[in-house]
Amino acid sequence: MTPNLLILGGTTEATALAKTVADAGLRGIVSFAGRVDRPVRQPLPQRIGGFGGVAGLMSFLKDQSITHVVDATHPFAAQMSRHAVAATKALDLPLVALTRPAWVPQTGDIWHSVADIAGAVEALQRPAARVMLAVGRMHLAAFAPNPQHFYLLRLVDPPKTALPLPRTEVLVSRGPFREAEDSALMQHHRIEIVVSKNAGGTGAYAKIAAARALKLPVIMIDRPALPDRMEVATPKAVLRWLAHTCTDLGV
Ligand code: 3Y8
Ligand code: NAP
Repeated sequence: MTPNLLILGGTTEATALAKTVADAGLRGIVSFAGRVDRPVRQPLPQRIGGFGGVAGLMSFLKDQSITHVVDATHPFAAQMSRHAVAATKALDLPLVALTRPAWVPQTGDIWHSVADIAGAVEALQRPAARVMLAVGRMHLAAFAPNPQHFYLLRLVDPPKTALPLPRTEVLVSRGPFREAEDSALMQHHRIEIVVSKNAGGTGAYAKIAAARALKLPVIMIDRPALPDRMEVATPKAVLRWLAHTCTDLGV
């Protein structure tokens, strides 16, 4: 049985893994939730849209004769990660997560760590300020209780509905981002506070490094708890895991 991977994608690391898998001549499919209009092109076949919960994912794994699952989703995509653990356990399929370590504060960082989005909203209960809210689109409504601030919003696609915040400037831009550009952006908009998820990796770090250089405070949102599963940090480690599990499977 030759390996046939399902890569749960949507991150820089998932795209790098898809290239490694394609270059190795292995079979695989990259999956996106369909959150944005045009996900970045992948060097493997791709599918877009939810599976329909754990049951839907199990049907997909069986119908497509998937032999291995790699969860390379963003650390905040906790529900997808939980479903991947449940479905692969039920079908006794090998699963590995391709993850990136959380960012840790460097000298000069002014971080106010909060547990979740609600914690970030609470931290913004203060007099009007100029806030760079770079947490995407899906949780903007949570920030409605603090309309007093000016918000610089960075979105992957132009908003399709009215924004839940009265004082905003929208920047339509997809990462990965660069420190110099984020620094210029923050100075141009006279940003006083940055709100960020602790995404880890390099694609979203530009604003953190820029905030440090500009001596701006960052409200840093900690990652949600993720289920126990095997984790590796690089695409090469995924290939080593694949080789190891294939010998286990006697193929
Ligand atoms: C659809 C698929 C690649 C992957 C690129 C990474 C880096 C650039 C930085 C800021 C932070 C944010 C957001 C962000 C980054 C990478 C990576 C990363 C943060 C794409 C992509 C999909 C998504 C979904 C999107 C969310 C949003 C989050 C924007 C592709 C471009 C804020 C997370 O409009 C929406 O509905 C957007 C939704 C989930 C979080 C949110 O709550 O809004 N990502 N981002 C995936 C799918 O459909 O399955 O086109 O590549 C992927 C990337 N976004 O291969 O180059 O690896 O993290 N994505 C955060 O970290 O806070 C932007 O602006 O500084
Ligand atoms: P989530 O809350 O963990 O998942 C919600 C539902 O979306 C899942 O139950 C599943 O629907 C569907 N889904 C999520 N990821 C999917 C994938 N890769 N392929 C197919 N269906 C998927 O996920 P999320 O936080 O909305 O993230 C969605 C996607 O954006 C993921 O691919 C993630 O890697 C990417 N992303 C997210 C963030 C972020 O900040 N959350 C940042 C960068 C990239 P069903 O139950 O119907 O199967």
